[in-house]
Amino acid sequence: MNPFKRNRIGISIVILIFFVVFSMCGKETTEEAKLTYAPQVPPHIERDYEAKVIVNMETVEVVGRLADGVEYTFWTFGGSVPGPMIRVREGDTVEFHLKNHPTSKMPHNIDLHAVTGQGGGAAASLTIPGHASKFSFRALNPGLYIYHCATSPVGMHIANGMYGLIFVQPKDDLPKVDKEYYVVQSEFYTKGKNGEPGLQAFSMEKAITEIPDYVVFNGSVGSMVEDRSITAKVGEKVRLYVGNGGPNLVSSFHVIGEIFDFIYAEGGILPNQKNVQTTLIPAGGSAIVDFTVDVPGTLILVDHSIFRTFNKGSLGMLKVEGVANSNIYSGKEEDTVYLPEGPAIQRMVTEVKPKVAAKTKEEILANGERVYKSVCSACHMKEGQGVTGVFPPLAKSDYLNADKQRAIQILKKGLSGPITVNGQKYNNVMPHLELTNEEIASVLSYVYNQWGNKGYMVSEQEAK
Ligand code: HEC
Ligand SMILES: [Cu+2]
Repeated sequence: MNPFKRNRIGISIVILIFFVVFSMCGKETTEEAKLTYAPQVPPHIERDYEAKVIVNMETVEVVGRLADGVEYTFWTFGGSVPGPMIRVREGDTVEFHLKNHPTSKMPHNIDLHAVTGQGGGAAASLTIPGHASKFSFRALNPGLYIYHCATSPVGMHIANGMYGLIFVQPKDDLPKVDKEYYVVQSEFYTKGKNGEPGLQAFSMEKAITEIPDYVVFNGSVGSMVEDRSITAKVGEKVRLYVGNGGPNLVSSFHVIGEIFDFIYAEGGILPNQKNVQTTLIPAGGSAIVDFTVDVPGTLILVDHSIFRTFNKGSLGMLKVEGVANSNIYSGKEEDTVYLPEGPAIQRMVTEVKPKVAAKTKEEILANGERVYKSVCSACHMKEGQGVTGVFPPLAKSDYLNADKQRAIQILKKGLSGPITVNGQKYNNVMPHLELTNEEIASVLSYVYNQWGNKGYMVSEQEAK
């Protein structure tokens, strides 16, 4: 073999290796961020090196559901409230593309609290309808950050729904968990009162005085309840990424029936407290909470400023399935009657004024449903099924269906003493509820027209 030729091959190989190594050093990997809609969290980033991450986000103004029967013109990132969740890794370079849909009436931009730089990107991303902007930033600080629109009037853009979360995953990763969810609290200020039906306009006056009609998780009343609940199995570790879009209120975030094993307060990455019941989340801030679910049941996510929860909407559910463990939680073991004021029927003052003077059968039943849900369901349960031995059922109740006049009298005066309903004995007290004749007529009509009952209507006249 020609030694000179051999040498040439050797040199070529060295040059080739040098070239390959050199080109690898200079070139960073580029990927597109996978954005997710609440309550989903983008997948964990597995790579252990920095990359260039492209985020494509669109602002669009859409009419959507704020509560049952209530609509609102939301200004959004990605067509939803909150906007999509973004996940990048500490040290990544984020190339942000913001497109403003041509149908928008407003210019929009984005201020990401994860940005080190002027306005969090606001001016660099200001985009008029039908245009697109691009800017880049280096994700220097790991943590969980709010992003929001910061176009003037800033408060109004936020109040209309323009916020979401970006998680900058730390190089020293957080401990692994089994389930991750994305939850953002925020308030809405509408011209009409809470529950007033139809398309509701934004109320600047209420926003300035900070008295919202709705306080919600993930953009609407009931976004995370019943079949839309988030879920976990007994034994799983759950992590919630919680943000507060505001625009005004501070959240006292609490999960009824659980204790946070760890919290990363204010969205930092230090697990800085153990065994926390309620964590404070400032407007324009966040928190990460970790807990293991040990027993089955429905955990309730709330803002523990509790009237917001039961009267304005900040209520979500986490359904936990699995085998019960009576060593941890027994469930109800006994129910006995406790009557500190003696057996005399107690008075319970209620105030549920029907919205409109009921006329048609439909309106009467709708009013009845409202009365039922706010007064009766606490004892007789949501589907009228009652609680065996304590609160008799109204669904298919032989006692109720046998005598309309007697049922009216029960609602007018209350009821105590032994009765038998569907073969089961009850000896308890139903308080006098102080309902108006109209409420008695509508709620009884509703009950008679539900759950396989006889379908009677009760008139206000009969309830006199
Ligand atoms: C605080 C709990 C409570 C509330 C609220 C309540 N009830 Fe009752 N109700 C009872 C109890 C307890 C009895 C059984 C009393 C007894 O044992 O004598 C009863 C009995 C009845 C009965 C007769 C038994 C049957 O099952 O048919 C009717 C009808 C009834 N309630 C309707 C209503 C309606 C309608 C409302 C709402 C407007 C209402 N109740 C609200 C506790 C309640
Ligand atoms: Cu905006």
